[in-house]
Amino acid sequence: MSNYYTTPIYYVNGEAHIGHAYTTFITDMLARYSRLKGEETYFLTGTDEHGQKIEESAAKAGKPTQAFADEISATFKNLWDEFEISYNQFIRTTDAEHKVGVQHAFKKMFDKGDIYKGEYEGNYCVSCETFFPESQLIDGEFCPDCGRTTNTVKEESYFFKLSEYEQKLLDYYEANPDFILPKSRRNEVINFVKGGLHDLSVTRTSFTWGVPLPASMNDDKHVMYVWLDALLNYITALGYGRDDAKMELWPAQMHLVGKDILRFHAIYWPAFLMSLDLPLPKHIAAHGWWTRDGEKMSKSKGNVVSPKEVSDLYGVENLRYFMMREVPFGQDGDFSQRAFIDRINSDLSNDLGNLLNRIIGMSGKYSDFVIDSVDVEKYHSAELEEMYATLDVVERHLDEVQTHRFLEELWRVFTVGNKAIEAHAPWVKMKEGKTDEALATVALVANVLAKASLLLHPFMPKTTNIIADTLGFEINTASYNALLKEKKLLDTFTIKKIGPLFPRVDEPLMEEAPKAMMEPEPKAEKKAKESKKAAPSKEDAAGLITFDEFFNTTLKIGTVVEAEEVPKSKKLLKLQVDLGEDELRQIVAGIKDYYSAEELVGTQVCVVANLKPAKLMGILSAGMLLAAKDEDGLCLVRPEKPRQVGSTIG
Ligand code: ME8
Repeated sequence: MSNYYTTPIYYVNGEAHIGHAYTTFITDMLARYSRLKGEETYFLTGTDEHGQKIEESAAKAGKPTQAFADEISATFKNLWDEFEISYNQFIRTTDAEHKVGVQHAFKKMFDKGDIYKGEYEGNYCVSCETFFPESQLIDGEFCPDCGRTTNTVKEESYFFKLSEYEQKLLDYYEANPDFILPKSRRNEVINFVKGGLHDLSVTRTSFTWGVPLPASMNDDKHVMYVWLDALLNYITALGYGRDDAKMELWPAQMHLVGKDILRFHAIYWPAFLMSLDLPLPKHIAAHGWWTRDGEKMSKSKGNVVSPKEVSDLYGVENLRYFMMREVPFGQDGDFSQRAFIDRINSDLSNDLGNLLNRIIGMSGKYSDFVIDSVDVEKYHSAELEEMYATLDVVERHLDEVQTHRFLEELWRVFTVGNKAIEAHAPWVKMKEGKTDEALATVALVANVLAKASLLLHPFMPKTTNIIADTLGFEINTASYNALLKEKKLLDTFTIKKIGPLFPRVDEPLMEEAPKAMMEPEPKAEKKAKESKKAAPSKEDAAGLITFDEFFNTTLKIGTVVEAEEVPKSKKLLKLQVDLGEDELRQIVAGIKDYYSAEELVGTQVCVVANLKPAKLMGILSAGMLLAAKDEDGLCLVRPEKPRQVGSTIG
């Protein structure tokens, strides 16, 4: 079985933005997942370089069209290389081999009687590279897809008999209910086809930047319509019309596209393939549209998110995770740095990164970094069962590209590990002399991390390779089979000590979108805030404080990063607390009777952050933890749910 995945080929009229990166990330993830399972996999991406739009963009840039296309195509390829996108082939529609294949297909359709010569009179949108009948235009002039002005065109043209494929297409959608994914988009396509298909103009004579007709047709006035040329890339890449050796990879497992070009892929492309007597791709999967802070991205607004800029600042794997986790496949998504930072801090740093750090710390202390799964089943059969209840079924979400569901459920596995540490408190077991039990919990968590990392690998390949290396194994088909399918546990290994995998991010790292896009603060609200500041305290005498007086104390959420006992002290622990500042805060707290140093690491606390530093037993303490004490003892006050470090309380 072979799995052939494709991205759209992107137009070379501008550099890649976050939307292009999203499609490419998903396709890369699917290809990597397929390879991980040991299936033969081929992944195609590339650039779409012909047509009036490119010709005009090159002219605007004052460059020869081919040189312009070369330049922009290289920016896409370089970006994907920098992102380590695992494509097998990068096709360009200006490649000579592609042209041969396109001409071959054209001739075949013509000889079959599916292409005929006529005259086109109608409207053309250069930006969408699409013809529209008068009836579909907005106000008789504007493109129904992008709203730009259309051009009136009257020229000789060859037509493809799309109308003849109407019923065949409807029958195909009916017989293959999962041809279009997500299924919610299926009706949209069916209704469009039911609305009636017009024959499609597939050549142009008013410009020259395109594939000429086959020489044997003796008609050099025409170049091919860019969408016919572009769609055929999926088979010319496999040698169609030249050397069919790679055509055994056809039909594609899945074409990944944005919803903007679903119609071309789910209607025109299947009709062309039927005409060429080729099987149809198994799935066309269309994702939604990304906006930035709720606004459509556009060059004129200056709010286009550059994937390169984001990845330089936040890391490409964090970006992959965010985009595939944040948005249900098929729905529109919004790129906001706040949401991105929350995902990094809460899912990656807290749930995953801390879990790894905790077992590195504990195994270092208890067993000289050696981790052995020998007692895991004995002490943790319930946790193993809970983990497999997710691992056994979670992969089904990838069949329909439901990346967010997949990741959401996969995170339940990390929760099993985090819960086990809390419930079994290995540091208590060690104190009680139950070393086997303590080590079994550490080993359980190592197995949780190993198994979940295998499935996370297609989403975050480099990061998960680091985790696997730390845990003494390699991610490949053999370990996928052994650890996930045969449910084996890790062999004994010595865990490697590494630093935090996901440093927390506290402030947006990228410049915000231009201010003009932000809603100005309503005047009424501003006034209310100002008057609140100035409000005098009538209740001074009663010992009540004002709002402002309360806020003289800065209370913040922090995460304990390190903790150790203060030598010779019965009560004190020395903590390093992350408060989202440049440096960690050192706080000395008298809580040793109630908490051990190990159990505090990775947990969140509430900190008085603007207390004058003081020395306790000669050690500087720059803050205080909030705690409550009664006759049963002392407990720390903590946020009910994890919060961003440095969040103010009040
Ligand atoms: O349409 N949100 O190329 P193109 C989500 N050459 N995805 C987005 C996006 C956004 N804001 N912007 C772009 C073409 N995309 C043709 C394709 S295929 C035979 C020919 C992604 O450069 C999304 O995948 O305009 C969309 O379908 C594609 O880029 C369009 O890229």
